[in-house]
Amino acid sequence: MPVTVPKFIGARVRRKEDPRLITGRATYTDDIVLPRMAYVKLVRSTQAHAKLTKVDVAAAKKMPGVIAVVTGEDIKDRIAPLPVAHKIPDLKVPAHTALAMGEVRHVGEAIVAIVADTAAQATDAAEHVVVDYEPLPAVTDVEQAAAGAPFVHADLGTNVAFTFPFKAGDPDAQLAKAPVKIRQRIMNQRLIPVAIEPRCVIADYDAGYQKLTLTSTTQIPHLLRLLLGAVLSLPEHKIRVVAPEVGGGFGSKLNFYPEEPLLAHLSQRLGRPVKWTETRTEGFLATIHGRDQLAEFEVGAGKDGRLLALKVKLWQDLGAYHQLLTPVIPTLTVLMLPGCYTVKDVEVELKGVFTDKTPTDAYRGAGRPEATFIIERVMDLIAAATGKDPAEVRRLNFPAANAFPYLTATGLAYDSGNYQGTLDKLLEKADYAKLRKEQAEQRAKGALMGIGLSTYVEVCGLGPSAAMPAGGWEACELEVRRSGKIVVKTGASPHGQGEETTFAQIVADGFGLTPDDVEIVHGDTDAVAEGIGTFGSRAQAVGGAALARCVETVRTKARRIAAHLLEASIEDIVFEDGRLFPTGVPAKAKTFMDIVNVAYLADQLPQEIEPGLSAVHFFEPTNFTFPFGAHLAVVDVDKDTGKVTLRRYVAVDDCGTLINPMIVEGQLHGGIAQGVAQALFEEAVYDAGGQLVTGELMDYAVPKAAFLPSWELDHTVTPTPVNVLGAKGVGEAGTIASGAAVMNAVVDALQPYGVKHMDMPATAQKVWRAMQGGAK
Ligand code: MCN
Repeated sequence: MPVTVPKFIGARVRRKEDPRLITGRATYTDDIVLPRMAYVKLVRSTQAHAKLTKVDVAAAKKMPGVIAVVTGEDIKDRIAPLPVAHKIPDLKVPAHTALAMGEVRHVGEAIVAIVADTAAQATDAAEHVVVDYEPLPAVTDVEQAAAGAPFVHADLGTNVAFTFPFKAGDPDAQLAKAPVKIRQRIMNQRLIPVAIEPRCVIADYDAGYQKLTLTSTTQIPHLLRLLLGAVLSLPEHKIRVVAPEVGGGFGSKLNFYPEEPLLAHLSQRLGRPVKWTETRTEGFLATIHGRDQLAEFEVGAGKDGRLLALKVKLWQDLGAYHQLLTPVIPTLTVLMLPGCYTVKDVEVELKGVFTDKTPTDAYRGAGRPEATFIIERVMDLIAAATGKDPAEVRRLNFPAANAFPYLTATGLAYDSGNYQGTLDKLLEKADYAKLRKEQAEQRAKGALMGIGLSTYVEVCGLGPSAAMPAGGWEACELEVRRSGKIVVKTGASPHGQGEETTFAQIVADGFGLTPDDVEIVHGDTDAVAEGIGTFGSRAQAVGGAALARCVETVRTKARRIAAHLLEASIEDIVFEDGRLFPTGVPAKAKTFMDIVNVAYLADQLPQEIEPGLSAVHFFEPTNFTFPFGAHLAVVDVDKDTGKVTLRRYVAVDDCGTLINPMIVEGQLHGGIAQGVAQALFEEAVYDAGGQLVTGELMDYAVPKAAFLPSWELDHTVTPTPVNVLGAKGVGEAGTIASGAAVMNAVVDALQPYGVKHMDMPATAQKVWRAMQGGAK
């Protein structure tokens, strides 16, 4: 970074966006009401798999206020099937239409769209649509689906959409000679992302300008613009996508949903703006789910605890269709399976399998919590089998701190790391030795106390374009206004992460301003020309790096102007704390405002310096970034009921340079809570017929704040060489690490019962059963 003395980078600056968010002055999509706006209600399938023998909309059409009733047949020539972004060879891609065509394949699939003058009229009319179903056999179990019929898409003749094999070294030979061999089956359960704000879409087609404005609760306005253009055959420059305030996404709004092109088409068709707002129960069925991955592994280890071979079979439940990134997510699991360990002999076989369930896709961590859960269970199973301490087994398998960049068995180059450093700091902070002593005392008294570790590394800061389906760069524009204040336009589209503050901190340091002097504009493709979006914990590492380039370019131009005014060479001009002067002569300083005035009045500028003061950059990273850390959970298990209480949670994370430690902690707070939620509470349950049993918040156990202790957080700083700021991502780190730490603690607590493994969530019932000998 070009800053000499950072004042705001690294400071706990309060979030600039929060006053409007917490005082009800922010505008979310559903707050927007347009003149002549009509409302859309979708009739969704009640069946998991069925032929549609009749879709009778006659009665609905006659209902008060109804403007239009539209079926799949009506739109089939106007909206192309939804695309999937991937680079998987031979991927089977069944047609995914915005409204079902003759057959439904999961409960919640949209069949009919009703447009009415009011939302209530649309809802009432939906009750009068008659859908006759001829039930077909549904498949909800991923192994059963992988084995053969019944098929979700009969024409494919298989439920396996792809296989993704990977092999490095000779794991069979290593296994054959390994003195310790362990097999385990792990189910990483299906989760439902529950962003506070459900999805909402408004489409407004202006027939005069032939321009579509689509307002949506999206994490990716620019990619959405691209995809809308593709499926609606509209030129991209005639599309504006706006993401106003977005109330959380956690990956579920990193997508292209049927409602987006559908509403665009309806607005075009009817010549009126239209709005659709998801209900919470609808969202449980119609917004993507996360995880749902089955693993079976076989590992070989030395008696000392060294991991020698890792063989893993994975079955990813894709649900009924590919959403935008559905098949890509489990490939991240494959890439990250070695975790932060030196194992070189690795074999993985991943199968992506269709079932009659809601599609799975990116949910906070997206493939990496699954990998971490497997490899961190492996470490504890090795520790149990060899009688070693889990911390020592991990330490033994870490690469040395001077071995970076570290090339992993799966071909990733970990940018920088010091895994011993975070583990050491964690063990000291938690007083691990004392905890183990206490555990021995508790066990002697018959109490069940467990201590669990998770030393994770994650891939984020996605990513170089070569590794991404639609570009891995990020774009930024920086404009110094005549007032001396700065407007930044970023293609990253934060939806809760706080970049309006952190990006302003970076700019403030560059020009001797305060964050309040800087406005960060995002989430509107007419205001920000290009971008990729906020996901994969990339906004800071990639978007922030594009911003740093803009800061550097504008600083250089300011120095050039100062050199001209001060009759010095540019190399000689220092730009410090908003003042520009020849080295060693601060008395001659020009202020940044002096330079801004000259840049815009332009009467003192020589011919070779253009007026104005702005920059545009596209940053293309050379690699991902790989944050890491060490987490520890302490649990107590009630012997009589199996209830698990998370007593303590201590974490030491390393995401390189911290732009704002308070925001980083905030990200870790939420992230850890989401991982703990998976470990102890949440599970999307389908019955054998394909009905979602946990279809509302009464049944799907999102934890309340009171269920969780205060986290004890700390960090180390190992900058990344991938960007000039040295910053890695942090938005998903907590979720990636915490599930494994908590489950390792639960299994550790149950050691007196001989329990070796337990799948998430560790509900009281499951734990109690395990104590009765129900699970080993
Ligand atoms: N940051 C920092 N120093 C670093 C790294 C990051 O100060 N070394 C700051 C950033 O400037 C930003 C925040 O931490 O304010 C998160 O940055 P980053 O790790 O780059 O993550 P993204 O902004 O790309 O956000 C995506 C990430 C993902 S993938 C999910 S899922 C997730 C998450 O962020 N969803 C969230 N955090 C969320 N937080 C909220 N409130 N809502 C969501 O939907």
